[in-house]
Amino acid sequence: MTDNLFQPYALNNSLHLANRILMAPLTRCMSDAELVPTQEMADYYARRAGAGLIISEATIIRPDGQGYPNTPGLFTPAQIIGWRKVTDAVHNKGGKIFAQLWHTGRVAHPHFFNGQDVMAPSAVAVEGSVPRMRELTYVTPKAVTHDDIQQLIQDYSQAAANAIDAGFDGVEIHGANGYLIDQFLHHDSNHREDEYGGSPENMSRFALAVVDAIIDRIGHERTALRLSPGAYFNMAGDKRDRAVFDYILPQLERRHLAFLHIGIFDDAMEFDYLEGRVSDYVRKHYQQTLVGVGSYTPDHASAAIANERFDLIAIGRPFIANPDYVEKVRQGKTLTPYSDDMLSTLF
Ligand code: FNR
Ligand code: 8K6
Repeated sequence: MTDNLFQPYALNNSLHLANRILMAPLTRCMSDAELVPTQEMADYYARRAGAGLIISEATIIRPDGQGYPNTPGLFTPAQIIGWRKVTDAVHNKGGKIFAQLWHTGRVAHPHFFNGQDVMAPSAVAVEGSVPRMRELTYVTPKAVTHDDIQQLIQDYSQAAANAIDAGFDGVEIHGANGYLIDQFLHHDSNHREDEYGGSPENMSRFALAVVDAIIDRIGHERTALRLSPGAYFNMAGDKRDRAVFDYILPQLERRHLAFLHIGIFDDAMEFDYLEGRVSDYVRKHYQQTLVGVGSYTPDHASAAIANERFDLIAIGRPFIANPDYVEKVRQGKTLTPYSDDMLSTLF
């Protein structure tokens, strides 16, 4: 029984979702050379408009946020026009769509932006190289100055305003998966000794400043955030990180976001310093709308929602394999299994 997945859900007074299934943000590396979304991308998203809400693939807020080839942007007029095609196509099919706003921080590669500096909280490199471009090894970033931080906050809020111009229903700030905002929230990547590092309050300051700047620009009803309290990607965990998330979650509750979304690939993973699963940890500290994710089947998602472990489910890889995921689940049809080969085309 998965009936509860098909209940409507009000995120707030202005945003009503037709069901509780979100399409998770999924990087596809298919925008054109100017990082403009294409007609194929508009068609791809429109085929998935049955989701209660689509969250777009991560979209860079400025050139030095780029860490992978052909990831779309939201900082040029052409990119805004390209996204407008996508949002119109989704809306014409009765769907809703948020833009995921991204800066990869130390996971950026200067190959994509003329060799300029890579920006991060501290000059601590991430190990490894760019997926599918293994010749590009990650470099030691520049620790951002206070001026850099002010500019980044401004660029996030401008990208949020651009998202609204492009017709998005709101934005999800990408604060997860080891990228820039997450880099401030973990000790592995944040070694600062100024007001952006050292204590939970200081380590949360950049994330909250971005959230507040975007809320000022587009309103709390249209602002959401993704966080990864459990470090699992581009990041090493540290038991001191727990205090940072203990601090930021109640701070976020005061902001009345559209929702908070967990960033994880498999929600069965347990973290010692969180005393279990990330979703259970967040639920204890955050009472408002929570989006679960991470290797869920429809049955498991339905049970988790029934048990109030979270309110909405985001589905990633199965949505790549099944554009009609929502209809198939509703009708009890068999789902096509996901495989990595599917990433080479926008089916
Ligand atoms: C992802 N994920 C991801 N997360 C994110 O916040 N922004 C992104 O752009 C991407 N891109 C992305 C690409 C691909 C190919 C995969 C497989 C995953 C993570 C994704 O949103 C989700 O959290 C995970 O895929 C776990 O959910 P599923 O796939 O188990 O339902
Ligand atoms: C050209 C490559 C595009 C990369 C997109 C970035 C999104 C990340 C998806 C890669 C999957 C990595 C899985 C890591 C999970 C760790 C679980 C312990």
